[in-house]
Amino acid sequence: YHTYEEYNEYLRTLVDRYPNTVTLLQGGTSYEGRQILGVRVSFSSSNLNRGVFLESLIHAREWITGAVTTYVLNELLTSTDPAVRRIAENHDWYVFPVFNPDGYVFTHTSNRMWRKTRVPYSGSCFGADPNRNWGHYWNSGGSSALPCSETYRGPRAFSEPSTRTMSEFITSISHRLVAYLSFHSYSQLLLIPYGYTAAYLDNYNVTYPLGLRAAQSLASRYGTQYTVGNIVEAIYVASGGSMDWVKGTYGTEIAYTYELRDTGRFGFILPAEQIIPTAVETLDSLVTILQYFQ
Ligand code: 0X9
Ligand code: ZN
Repeated sequence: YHTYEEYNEYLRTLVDRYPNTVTLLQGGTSYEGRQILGVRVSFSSSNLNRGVFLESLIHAREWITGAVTTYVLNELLTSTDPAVRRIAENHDWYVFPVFNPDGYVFTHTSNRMWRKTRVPYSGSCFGADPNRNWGHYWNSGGSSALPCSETYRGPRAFSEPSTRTMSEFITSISHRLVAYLSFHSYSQLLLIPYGYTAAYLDNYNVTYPLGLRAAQSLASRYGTQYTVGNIVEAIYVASGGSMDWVKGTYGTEIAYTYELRDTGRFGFILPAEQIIPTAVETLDSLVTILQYFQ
């Protein structure tokens, strides 16, 4: 598993290696002043392909998520598999491996199980939950008012510099996005919005069967079983999530949240031997999801 600096270093090398295809983007800045870096991968000279956004490590301890999105990024650039080439070249990709850099650095230096941001709050507690802090039905269930809670929603929507600045960046490209994929761990779930209400979206009859097919492709690799469902039905009410905000504000056609491996044996501390298999099976599912646009 790589550090924050190594992720940034890797993104920079991609720009050197693929100057016509990869553009470095600073999507935002964290409370402690760290850059939230990402890349755009575009094989079209006009950058007018339909955009796909990959978000990971919004929860700091979910280390597998950044490894998976970075693996996918590398495959988009280097794979010779025709199905991967097709999704790579038919879309413009926005990949941001480390959404919560302060928290992620903290999991390396101080507390491997840190989840939240590192903004100081009252009661000597730190951090709001960056997946309860976004402004679509913020504070509408499944978040806490207490700064010491793991699901503290923050004093107001977008109180956290990382979520506020990333939301501004997403707004700037929102007219191009057709898919927003948010990566969490663990539980092996493929989740459909919203987190604040049990009501189905009007394209649920598209996204549920598509999600089932994606889970089938994922399982066909190594047998890893995923459950597909609406967030509230599959897990719990959780308002203020990033995907809810993107979907609710911009109507982005395809939006899923992954909960990657495993189902609890190792939980957040997924052994490194499982990184590549998790990434490979996840890419299989992405190929299936993006066939929707073919
Ligand atoms: O609770 C969460 O934020 C996610 N689960 S986790 O165990 N990784 O913390 C689920 C997020 C569901 N998505 C939205 N509520 N939008
Ligand atoms: Zn999470």
